[in-house]
Amino acid sequence: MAKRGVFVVIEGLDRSGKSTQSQRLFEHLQEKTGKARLLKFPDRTTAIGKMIDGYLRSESDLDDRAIHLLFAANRWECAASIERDLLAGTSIVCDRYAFSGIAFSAAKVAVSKSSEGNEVRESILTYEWCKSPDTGLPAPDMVIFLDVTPEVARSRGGYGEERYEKEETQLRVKEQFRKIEQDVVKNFTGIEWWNLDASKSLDEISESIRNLVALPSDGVPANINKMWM
Ligand code: Z5A
Ligand code: MG
Repeated sequence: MAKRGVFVVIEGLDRSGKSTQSQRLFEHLQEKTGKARLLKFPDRTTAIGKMIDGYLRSESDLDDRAIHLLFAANRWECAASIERDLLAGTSIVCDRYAFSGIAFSAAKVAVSKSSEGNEVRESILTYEWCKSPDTGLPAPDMVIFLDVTPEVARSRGGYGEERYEKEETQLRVKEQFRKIEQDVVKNFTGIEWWNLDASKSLDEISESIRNLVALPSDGVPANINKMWM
């Protein structure tokens, strides 16, 4: 039987270089093993992905729970094929996954005024609620988080036009990513979490990623873990 492929997720904030580094890692694995697949979430090509695309571009409005469930459903559309490919020896590089799903939704706040006239921000969705729709998805072997400051993001042309691409949102999302990291490190030993300084050059980051993927600390286990289980 073919050795199982490795499942690597690249996460990070806007403009941290996820898509560029995911493409580079995919090409590297393809060249080395001949069996690699590149995935990106949201996958805007499916019927669910088209609804997500309209929401992100502010062409439609959706309830915060409804859009969270659509992002998760967009991953479930691929779950069986991820598992099948990994077991057939294909390595998978994934540009954002369930970690982004939690971070962006749990970072949402409702803003109101206190009786003294101060702005009050309250979370709309709890961390635990945000985790649950992805429970049972194939879990990656490793998450590589590309860490970038707002200053560096700005130097790369700044944030875009989409719904979450604002500095205040990105800072709250970063806080949620830190919480997810702690949760993963403490409770999910099957998933390795690595933070990389994404302000370095493209080539330096690519090299660090290739080194991490070539040396998974315990090798790749035969089984595939499930998210949050
Ligand atoms: N979202 C969600 O809410 N729930 C979910 O479940 C999921 C996602 C999966 C769309 O994401 C939004 O969906 C996103 C989260 C939310 N909202 N936000 N923010 P997306 O993946 O479609 O978009 P994005 O990834 O955030 O934006 P991006 O611009 O594609 O960022 P990137 O992929 O990290 O960067 P890049 O395209 O590789 O690079 C950006 C530019 O910087 C480019 O010109 C590069 O050449 C340059 N670059 C990159 N790295 C470097 C270095 N090291 N040095 C110099 N220049 C660099
Ligand atoms: Mg991208």
